This record gives sequence, C-alpha cells and structure tokens, in this order.
Amino acid sequence: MRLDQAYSGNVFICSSDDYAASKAVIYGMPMDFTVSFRPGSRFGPARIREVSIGLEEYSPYLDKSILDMTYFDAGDLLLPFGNAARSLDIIGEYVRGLLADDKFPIGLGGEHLVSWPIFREMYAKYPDLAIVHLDAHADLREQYEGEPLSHSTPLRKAAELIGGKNVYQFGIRSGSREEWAYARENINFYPFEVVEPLRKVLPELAGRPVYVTIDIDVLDPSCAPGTGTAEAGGITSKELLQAVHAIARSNANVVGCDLVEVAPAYDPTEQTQIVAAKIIREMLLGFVK
Ligand SMILES: [Mn+2]
Repeated sequence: MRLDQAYSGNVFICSSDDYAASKAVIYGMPMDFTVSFRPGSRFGPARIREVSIGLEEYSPYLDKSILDMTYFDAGDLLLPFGNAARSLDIIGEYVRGLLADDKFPIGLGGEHLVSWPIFREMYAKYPDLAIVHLDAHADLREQYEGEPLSHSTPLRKAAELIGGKNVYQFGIRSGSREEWAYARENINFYPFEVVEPLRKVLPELAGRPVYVTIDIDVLDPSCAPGTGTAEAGGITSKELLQAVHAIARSNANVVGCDLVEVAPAYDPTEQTQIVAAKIIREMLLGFVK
C-alpha cells in the first residue's frame, strides 16, 4: 500500500515500513484545485512530514511515546492535477482499502474537499458515524460560483449524507449568512469557541464512531499563518491541543481523522507545519487504540 511519493522523499517521524503490523496509516492528499483564495495546500503533507523530524517521540500530555506504537506512512496519493472529481474518487478508493484492512486512517491535506470521499467511506463502514469538525469556516455551501466540488462544500455534503444532527462543528467564525442559518437549523453548531463546547458535547458521543476533521485554520493566523484562507479570531495552538486531548480522553470511539489546509509557502517561520506535525503526533497517540 506504499504510494508513489510524488512530493515526498520523506516519511512521518518513527513511521514503520510494515503495513501489515500497523494499526494506523498516514496518507497525503496533495490537492488544492478548488480553493477560492490562495492555493498551495498540495505541498502541506510533504512539509508536515519533513518538519516532523523536529518532534520528540514522547508526549508529556498523554504520557505515551510513538516509539511504542507501529504506524505506516503511505506517502502521497498521486492525484491528477485539475481533476477534482477523479482525485476524490482516488482518495475514496484508497480509504476504502484502508478500512477493508481494518486500518485507522490519518489523512493529510490538501484542501478540505479531500475529506468528502473519506466521510462517504467512513459512513459506509460506520452507519452510526458522527463527524467532529474544527474549522474557521462552516464549509456548508451547496456550491461556490456554481461549482458543487469546492473546498467550501464538504460539510454540507456530509450533513446531507449522514444527517446534520450527526455533525458537530466547533470554532467556526466565517461564512455566508445562508451557511450560518443552515448551520443553526441543521447542525450541532458551536461557533467561535472550541474546547468549552467540545467538553460539554463529548459525553453525547460516548461509544459512537467519530471521525475528526481539523482544518488548520481553526487556529488563529498568529499561530498558523500558513493556510489558504486565514481568518482572524481563532484559537491558540494550546487550545487545539486541549481539544485533541479532550477527544482522546473521552469515550468516543474515534475511527479516523484528518488535518487539512496547511499551505507551507505562506509561513516562512514554518510554525504552521510544525504545529500540524505535533497535532498529528497527539492524534496518533490519543486516537489510535
Ligand atoms: Mn477553513
């Protein structure tokens, strides 16, 4: 299941070559074909891997080490430039294979539309699926400039597929009036804040299969400027870590996760990809049981 590593001669720190022995699989989705503002997230997965070398193996938050677990880094999916529909099919096919092999998928984006085929595959395997979505943007549009395959639409598609009451959104602070009205009516919608409402909601999710999708722009641009659609007024990296740890310590059955929209070229300090690598480490240690 190792992919052509089109953008990466590198792997996430301490990942194993042994697919069969690995419970979790990290895979990259280097797609940014439908973004409405600044492109560049296709280079996110490779750069997150490269900076992961700077991480400690040990998490003092969780008192666990990635040296004590086995996970596989598949590299990046080879996606046809400019063909969003075909790219989404390729992502869906790949994730279907991971789930058939009983792996825990950890996706690296790429723009947020890459999560849509993942949602479909997770729901096919887990009909009781709930989605926990951390983002600055609701991503609840039906279309953008007439285009339904847009990075502003994946959570709308998810809500229509699995039911809006199975979607939980946190940290949202941007969107159209129509999106916000739709969210308030149809979604478990917790705008502006993340940790406090998440802690209240997690008991509801006990025992349920939960997919966690994180757009790095849920962070304030002062913590993560390297993203296509930076939005002022976000949470700190400390709060995002607290959110990941709250989910990890809850009784929700996390069945997969992704981290999307890291666009390294907009962050010469590299803080964005460095915080993303740390979040991946904490999700590996906290979510993969
Ligand atoms: Mn976003």
